[in-house]
Amino acid sequence: MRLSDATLGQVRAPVRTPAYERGATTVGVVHFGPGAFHRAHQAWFFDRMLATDPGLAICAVSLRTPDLRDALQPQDGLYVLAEQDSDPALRVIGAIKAVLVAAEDLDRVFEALAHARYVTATVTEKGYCLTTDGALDLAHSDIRHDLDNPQQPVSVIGWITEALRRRKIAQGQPFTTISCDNLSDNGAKLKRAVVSFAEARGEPELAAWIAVRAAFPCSMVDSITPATDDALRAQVQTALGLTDAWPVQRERFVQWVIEDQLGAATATFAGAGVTIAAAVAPFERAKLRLLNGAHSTLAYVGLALGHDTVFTAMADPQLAGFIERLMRQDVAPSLDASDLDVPAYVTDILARFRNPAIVHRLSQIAWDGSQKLRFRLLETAAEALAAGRPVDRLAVGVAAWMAFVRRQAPDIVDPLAGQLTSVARAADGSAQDVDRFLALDTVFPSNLAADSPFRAAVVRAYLVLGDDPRAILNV
Ligand code: CS2
Repeated sequence: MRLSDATLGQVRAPVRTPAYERGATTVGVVHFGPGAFHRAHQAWFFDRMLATDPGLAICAVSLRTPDLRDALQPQDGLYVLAEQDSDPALRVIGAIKAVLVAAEDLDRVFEALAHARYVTATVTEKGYCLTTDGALDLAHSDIRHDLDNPQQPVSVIGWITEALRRRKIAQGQPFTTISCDNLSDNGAKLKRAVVSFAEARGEPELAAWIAVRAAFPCSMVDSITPATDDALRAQVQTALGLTDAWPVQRERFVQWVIEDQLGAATATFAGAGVTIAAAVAPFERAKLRLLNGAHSTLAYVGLALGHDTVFTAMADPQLAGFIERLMRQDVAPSLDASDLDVPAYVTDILARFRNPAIVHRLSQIAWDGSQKLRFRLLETAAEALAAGRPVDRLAVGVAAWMAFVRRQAPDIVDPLAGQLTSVARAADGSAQDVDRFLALDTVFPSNLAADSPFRAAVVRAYLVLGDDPRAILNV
């Protein structure tokens, strides 16, 4: 039997069920990109908010693939979230009222956007279609498509712009858009992209209205969310006695910091555990550079050393020692210590990486490296160079990504897979490989690629990795 509204009553303690009347809730949030992270993170927060504000249920919109809709529609949007810890806790999340596929359901998505109070997005770094300067990439194929077909968008930028255009005409009130992706200054970048897109559409008045009226608060999101696997499906089936086609899991720790631009619902968000902050940048920088920077380095170096998960990689004392030095000696100096107790934050992150209840595959973190490096390691390296600090350890993750691409090609999960495969095909393990990678101007900002101390550090690390990967841990 399948989990659904009809069977929800059969779910027994200790599995928790929604603490509100689901039938009385209405959609107030449209979410783009309802992958596992959204369902384990923001949907859990909205589930808590629904107890005080029944108008904050979610209409989840997959931009392309029907998989999630097909899994959750027979379940009335219900699914299980497992918090994996020494004492796992399972709960049924009821916040998602509808799952739509944008490409198939244009009218229903626009209808939901016509009434939404909030639009949230987890479309990953690549979904923002930005250049390395953080501006909208007008040459991106999705953006070009949306400029030619503004009523049938495929990008989140095209969707938000057209929805705001319709709101301006119909009611003169925008919704608030919250980016929940791991990009520095995510809200500001999204707003700039949407305004640029409106301008490129030849709608200067709309662009000005969005610039002045629409809020795009920055947000920092954090919770380690391993992909769904068979072990999770079995755990859920045993606990519920019901089948859930697509449960999700995460660690117990969960954090959402949003810039103070939420309007009337601020107290509702805060009541559900969201941190409302005047400035999100300090939280965002610390998290992206320390947690995600360490994650990516751990993934590329760990895979080169034959490790499989974050837990096993952290059980390698030499690798764990390297990661800790990277965090404390190379990343921490780029953060403002007045905003945060950085040493304590590092200690907490390292403990989270060592959680034995979390099976987080390094290969999952390694995906989309071309999009992630900038926010996780390259911005930190550029600042370190400007401040005269060494970049040797920061360069290790970058070089290990290059070595990873070379080993993996052509099986690379990355929006630049084609280009990366060409670079990998020409690679011979020499310093020239590094130059070919650094020439990818959608990955490396030109000033960093041309910086000779940075290039030298990446070359050194790349050559050591090709020779004896373990020796890199002495850096
Ligand atoms: C990870 C993140 O997959 C990845 O690239 O670094 O998803 C990480 O687990 C989250 O950002 C933690 O909040």
